[in-house]
Amino acid sequence: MDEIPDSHPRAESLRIRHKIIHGMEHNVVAKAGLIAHGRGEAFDYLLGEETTLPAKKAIKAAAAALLLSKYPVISVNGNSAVLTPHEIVELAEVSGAKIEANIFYRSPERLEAIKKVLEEAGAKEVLGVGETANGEIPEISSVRRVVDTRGILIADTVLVPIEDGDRTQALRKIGKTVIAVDLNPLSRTSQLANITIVDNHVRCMPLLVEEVKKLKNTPKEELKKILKNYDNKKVLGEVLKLIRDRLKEIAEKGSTIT
Ligand code: PTJ
Repeated sequence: MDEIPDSHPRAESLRIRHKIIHGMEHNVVAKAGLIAHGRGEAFDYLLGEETTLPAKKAIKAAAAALLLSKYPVISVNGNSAVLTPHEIVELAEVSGAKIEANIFYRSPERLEAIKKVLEEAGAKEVLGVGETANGEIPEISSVRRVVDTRGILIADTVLVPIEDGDRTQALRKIGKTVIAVDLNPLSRTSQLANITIVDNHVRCMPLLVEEVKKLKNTPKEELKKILKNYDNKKVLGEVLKLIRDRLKEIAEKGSTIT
């Protein structure tokens, strides 16, 4: 693939896009992952392509929830694996979470390819691949119901980045705390998760790692207070208001392009 010149006004966005394309060419990302990425890009435009204040509140709550969990699991799909493999590994290390590959377009080859990407980034254990991936969550209608008996099946908290929507409700139904990363504040996942980080996965993962490090030695009571004061509906409302105000300002002032 051609090198993207630094001078290109959208160089960073194109580099991220190329990671997704490269991932698809190597059977890590599903074909539909390209479409999902495009949908994410569109919402990122509306957000101004930056981590907003409501997203920062959600990141803090997510960090507290991970640290309070007895058995947190980071669920990894094709897109999240190619976008932030190192951050996934680091988040698992600092939060004590397990990493599990769990995909919508399921095939043994894709699961192996995702595992390889994560292992190359330093993961010592990737659940969801091979023999122990024989658990089932019947409440999930898609093949994502097949989970690892040492992972999502027994998790109390599941981080679900770039999610396809049918799973969050099912996971919540069986009592799991769901943390979503989704640029679309209107998606089923965003609306149904306990904590929704409306931010680009690429931007939010390093921030989440830092927040977990920062809160790691905070007393449990303090962490519980952070969660008690967090209101996901309110935070999603703040995101929508932010988009509304931003669009209003642009509409009144004209183009944002400098
Ligand atoms: O790897 P698989 O087989 O599990 O398939 C994964 C995809 C992504 C194809 C599957 O989960 C899917 O079809 O997802 P959806 O229904 O398109 O939903 C993905 C959501 O993630 C959408 O709401 C997008 O706006 C959002 N999204 C896309 N890219 C990003 C993102 N959110 C945060 N960061 C991103 N980089």
